[in-house]
Amino acid sequence: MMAVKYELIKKSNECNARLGRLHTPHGIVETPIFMPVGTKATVKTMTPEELKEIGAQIILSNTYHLYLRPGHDLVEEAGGLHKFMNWDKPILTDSGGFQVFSLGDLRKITEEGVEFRSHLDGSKHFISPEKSIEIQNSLGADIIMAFDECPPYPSDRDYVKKSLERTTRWAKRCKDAHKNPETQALFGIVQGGMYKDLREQSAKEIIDLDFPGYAIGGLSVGEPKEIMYEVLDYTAPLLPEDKPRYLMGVGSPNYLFEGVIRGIDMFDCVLPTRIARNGTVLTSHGRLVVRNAEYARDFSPLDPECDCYACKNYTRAYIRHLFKANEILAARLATIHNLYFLLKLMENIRKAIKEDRLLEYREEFYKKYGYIK
Ligand code: PRF
Ligand code: ZN
Repeated sequence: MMAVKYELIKKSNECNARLGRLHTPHGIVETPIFMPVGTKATVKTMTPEELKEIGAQIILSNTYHLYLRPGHDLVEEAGGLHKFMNWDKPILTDSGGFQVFSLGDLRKITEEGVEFRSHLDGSKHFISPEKSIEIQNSLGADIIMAFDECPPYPSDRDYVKKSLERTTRWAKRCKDAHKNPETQALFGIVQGGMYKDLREQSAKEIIDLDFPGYAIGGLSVGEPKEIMYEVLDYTAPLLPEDKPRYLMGVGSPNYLFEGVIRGIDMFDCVLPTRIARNGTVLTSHGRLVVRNAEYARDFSPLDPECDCYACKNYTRAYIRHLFKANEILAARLATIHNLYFLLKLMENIRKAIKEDRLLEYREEFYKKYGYIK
């Protein structure tokens, strides 16, 4: 038995969008889906009850952070990540590769793995594909990710080719090290930078290893959006139709639309929660910096068209005041709103796929939001 099964419900008649269901040990996830990020076993400012209330179906957490603090052995002793953080719905953990590569000078990559210094106390550590899987097996998420290398943008062809080939060898080692395939699904990650033939090579090699799901990594790393769309245009169709497809680290509204239209089922991003804490909210008319002076006497909700708890009960003026006064409730209300906004957007997208009007819905959304295509 496999831990996770993807049920394809409908293919769009107007684009490559798919409607599906992901069956996991902790319940069913309707796809396409956005996964809120809870890096350190908490979606910042939100209780699990509040997350459920706004419609979160699955959340993401990070191997790297939990390994350093509080330690995966401690989480295992607590009964696993679900029990430790009191979240009984599906969880996906990222492998730590991407987070370690973000450390810059603090790390060294070899065939064996990655040596790095902790961003917390400077202590030395080593994560190999086997170690990443050992940590993720202890954490116990429903979906775990292969340990990959995400090359920076731009990178030359030669480097990207060597890197993706190592990512394939690491993916094989991850598969061999994985102890609980019946309760945790290990997803493979396609790399290959912005090079068509290298994406094709990576997709072939990773698919040959036969994973229950596939991610596209190495995108949204600073490349222009047209390039990301082009890479998705030729990479998504390479992935098997009967498995879920996850676009890693992507979550702005236009990227969600463009990913879904190209056949992506899963997304995650720190954007909504991070900008919320800085006083920026997503609205149907675009981003709004509620911190700004222009909202000091604005007694309307963050987004008059939104039905979230923050919009139903508080004004821009009040939330701006909370931000200016450094009150914790500010970050909470803005986070509730931003996550609700993206989760509602995904719900609307699923409905539009069902009714074959996704392209029309995109046009309408972009026009109002102020996106120029
Ligand atoms: N690999 C992993 N995690 C990721 C990425 C990746 O390439 C990205 C790239 N956008 C975000 N998170 N393992
Ligand atoms: Zn709202």
